[in-house]
Amino acid sequence: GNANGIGKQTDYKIIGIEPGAGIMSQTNTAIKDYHLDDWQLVEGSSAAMVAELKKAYAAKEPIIVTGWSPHWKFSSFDLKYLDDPKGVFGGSEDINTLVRKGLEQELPGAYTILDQFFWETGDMEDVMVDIENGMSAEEAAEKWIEANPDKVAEWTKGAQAGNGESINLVYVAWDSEIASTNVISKVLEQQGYDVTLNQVEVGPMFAGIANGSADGMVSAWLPSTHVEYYNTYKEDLVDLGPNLQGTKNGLVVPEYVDIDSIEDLK
Ligand code: PBE
Repeated sequence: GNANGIGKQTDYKIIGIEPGAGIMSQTNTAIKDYHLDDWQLVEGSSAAMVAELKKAYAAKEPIIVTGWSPHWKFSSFDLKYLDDPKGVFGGSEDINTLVRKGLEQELPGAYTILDQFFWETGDMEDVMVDIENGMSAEEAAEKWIEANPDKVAEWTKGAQAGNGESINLVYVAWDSEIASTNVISKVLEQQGYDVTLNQVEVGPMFAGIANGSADGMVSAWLPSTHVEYYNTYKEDLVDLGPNLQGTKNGLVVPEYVDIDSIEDLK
């Protein structure tokens, strides 16, 4: 039947991303819970996953990837999430801002801006689409800021301006987080802070905030995706709550792939 078809056609491979990503452990759980014994989750990177998706899509070949929203790929390609009746990928989630202990006392203005940072899926996608279309992340962030002065004014409201103080933000090279981190970084710069961005792996991102070597991050997908990292470090960081609501994770295929549910992979 179908199942045999899609498995054979894709060599029983699900194209994954960086090994530490929450969506990778969710996919491994899905392989167990749905008894997808023949299937293999391929580790790689977000960029490599997108390259595979582009290639398969251009050739109209079947492919299964680990996918998430917000992401520009849904505006560039006709894609669908496979149904997840067991709920392995969690439901709709938030992305939270986390900062190190002591930041509020040491850099109250920057803390206030990070605390007030909040936007919508469509905002993040605007930035992601510009980057995908060839703009640098910095340019795309500046463009979004110029086009959205009211939102930026809400984030900076009541925040003491900086005077060249250094602040460093950590992030992982997921397209969604490249967008958000660059936007908040530019806002902090425009408010007088000297911002450094450090691209790291997901474990070190959380550990950096907890041990104080990093000041802040805007990339914690909760309550499911990063639950293990969050539980490990939550006593040693300050959780400023959501900066975006309504994310989604799952297994994603092009519309032309003739299956609808993770159960169809069996
Ligand atoms: N993601 C994007 C990340 C969080 C942000 C879904 C790829 C993850 O799986 O950890």
